[in-house]
Amino acid sequence: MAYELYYWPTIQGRGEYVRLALEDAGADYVDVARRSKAGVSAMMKMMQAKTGTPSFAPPFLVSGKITVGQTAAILLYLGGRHDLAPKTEAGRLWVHQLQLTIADFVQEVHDTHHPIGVSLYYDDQKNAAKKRSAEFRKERVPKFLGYFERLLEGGGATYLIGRKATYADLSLFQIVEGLRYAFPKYMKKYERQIPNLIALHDRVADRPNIAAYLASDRRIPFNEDGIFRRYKALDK
Ligand SMILES: N[C@@H](CCC(=O)N[C@@H](CS)C(=O)NCC(=O)O)C(=O)O
Repeated sequence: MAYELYYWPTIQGRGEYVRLALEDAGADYVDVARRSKAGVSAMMKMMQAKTGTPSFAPPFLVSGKITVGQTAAILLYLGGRHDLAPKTEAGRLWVHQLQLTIADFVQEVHDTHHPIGVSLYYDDQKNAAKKRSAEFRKERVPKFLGYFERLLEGGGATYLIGRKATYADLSLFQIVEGLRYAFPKYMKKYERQIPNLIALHDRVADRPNIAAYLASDRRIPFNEDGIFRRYKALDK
């Protein structure tokens, strides 16, 4: 039975980390809300359910009788089923930990353009966004990406935990792609400090299923409704 992915139909957003794992695994899935307007309505309705395991927000995944939300939890589930995670409990926990750290970073990326309120427009928080982004570029990107760079150095640098890719590697690919989109000026200068992470990005981009996905119309282009947004004022 095909997996059903529920996520906003016009953005990469957090759904993209799940899409990348499904695509890399060659899994059969339906991106439900992208198929029709009825798909979006179904997604909204499922989040209002009083029973079962309804999600607070998308993405969530339906797999037979299981409905699981929270990006990192979805990936924990898919990683075990599609050989995108280690076999041991300690290994799975480690990759889950890495994914949760990536999720923390994704939230901070989001907060660069929405530092005051999620439900307010960017235009209503432009000044704060500028300040927040300056701190993000100076302190937070080097701290987070420096952490992953160190892990790659320590592990021999093929993938995060050795010679086999996990879903966390796919997510780091997306982080580099997203930062390049949102902060092109900054990344041009900063990238030389994270050579192993850039090599990892390139390695993931070359994986046959990922390359095919990126070239397909299933990959939604970056845009200013997603997590990674290109606003000139926030880049330097
Ligand atoms: N921690 C959750 C966050 C989910 C989330 O914030 N989803 C966004 C879209 S990327 C959303 O639709 N949020 C609605 C809201 O927060 O009201 C995850 O990683 O999946």
